[in-house]
Amino acid sequence: MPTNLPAEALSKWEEVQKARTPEERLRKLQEFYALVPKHKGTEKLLKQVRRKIARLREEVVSKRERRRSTGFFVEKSGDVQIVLFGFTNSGRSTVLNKLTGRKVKISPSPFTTVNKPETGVFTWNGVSVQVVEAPPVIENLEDTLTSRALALVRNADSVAITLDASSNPVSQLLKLGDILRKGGISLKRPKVYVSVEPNPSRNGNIIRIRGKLRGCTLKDVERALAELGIRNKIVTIHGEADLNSIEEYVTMMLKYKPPIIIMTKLDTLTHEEADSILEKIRGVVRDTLVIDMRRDLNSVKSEITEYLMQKLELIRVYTWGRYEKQPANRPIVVKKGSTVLEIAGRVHSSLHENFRYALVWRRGDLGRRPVKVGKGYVVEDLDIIRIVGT
Ligand SMILES: Nc1nc2c(ncn2[C@@H]2O[C@H](COP(=O)(O)OP(=O)(O)OP(=O)(O)O)[C@@H](O)[C@H]2O)c(=O)[nH]1
Ligand SMILES: [Mg+2]
Repeated sequence: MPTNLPAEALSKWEEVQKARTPEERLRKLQEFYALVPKHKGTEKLLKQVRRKIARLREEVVSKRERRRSTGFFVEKSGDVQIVLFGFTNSGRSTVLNKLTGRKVKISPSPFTTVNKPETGVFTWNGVSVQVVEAPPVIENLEDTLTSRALALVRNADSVAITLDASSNPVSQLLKLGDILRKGGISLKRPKVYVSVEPNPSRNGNIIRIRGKLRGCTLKDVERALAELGIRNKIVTIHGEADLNSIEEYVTMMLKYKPPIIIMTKLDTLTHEEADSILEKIRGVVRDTLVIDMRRDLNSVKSEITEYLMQKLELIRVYTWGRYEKQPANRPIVVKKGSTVLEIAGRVHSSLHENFRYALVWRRGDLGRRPVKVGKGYVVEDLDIIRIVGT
């Protein structure tokens, strides 16, 4: 039982005790965690709370998984999934159709896409991007459509905020940012963040350090993740991270999703108005891709794909089977830092098990002799790889 805590935290603790559903308990517990001062004296308590959060979340997630069959969940297909998130009539269906060639219903009357999320896929330079149209957002967090839209974003790699340029897009952007934040989605990259994805080889956790570990070893991280119930995942740790900040990011609700801003209906404005609006929006979201839907589609697709590859730290590698005349046409898209052994696992589990060595043509240069490498070799964008098994 917590003692010596600020009044706010104590009263939140009472709310935790009173919570009736696991979802509510989880949310209250996360709020409680945020209210506890972080110092030596509270370290033990915080650690216990994190474990509790992890257990509760497992319970909530398995319940959600059972609910998936009811439709408001889009299984990821393709290399990257983005969700079109915006108010009704902002042009989400129009963008989906343009990008993916789908023929989803478009209408000037509001609330057209509400019954189920519409989806489509486009491919650019071998990378396939799945586009999901979320139901429209309503400025009330308790609203079902909004919470469904938020759930879709939480499950995606990136959020594509769709703004109608003809009706105060800056205010739309601020409101949507606020709704996303309250829904547990951060558009700004935190100092430390951790991405957790399924490990297709299912051989335990693979941990990658993209920044630096402070005051802890890889072994400590492995142990902590196991205690938090993380299994068979690829865990990538970004930033200068100590054990607390890693555990905190994994347990807390706020998750980072790199945003894209999509501007529709700029064609209904004069060129001067459109330019001034684009400039204002860029001023609000620095370092974020702003898409002008008046531009030609290939530039739009290329900009989106390149941006996602960079923000999500993805690279493309081409495999070349021993008995094939040439390398595969389509790349395998993996996180930066992946090893040839992980690539082997993606191709086939037997290649993973029987791995002997790999030949790598760096950056796709077939003019040079390939290098012979072992399983821990880290691949780079555009590498061509032949895996040799026993
Ligand atoms: N001029 C112009 N009209 C657009 C643009 N994008 C969308 N529209 C129009 O805006 C209206 C709404 O477009 P939709 O694509 O249906 O919008 P939505 O966000 O999917 O709307 P709901 O699913 O109903 O919430 C339609 O009449 C579209 O033709 C655009 O870039 N320029
Ligand atoms: Mg629609």
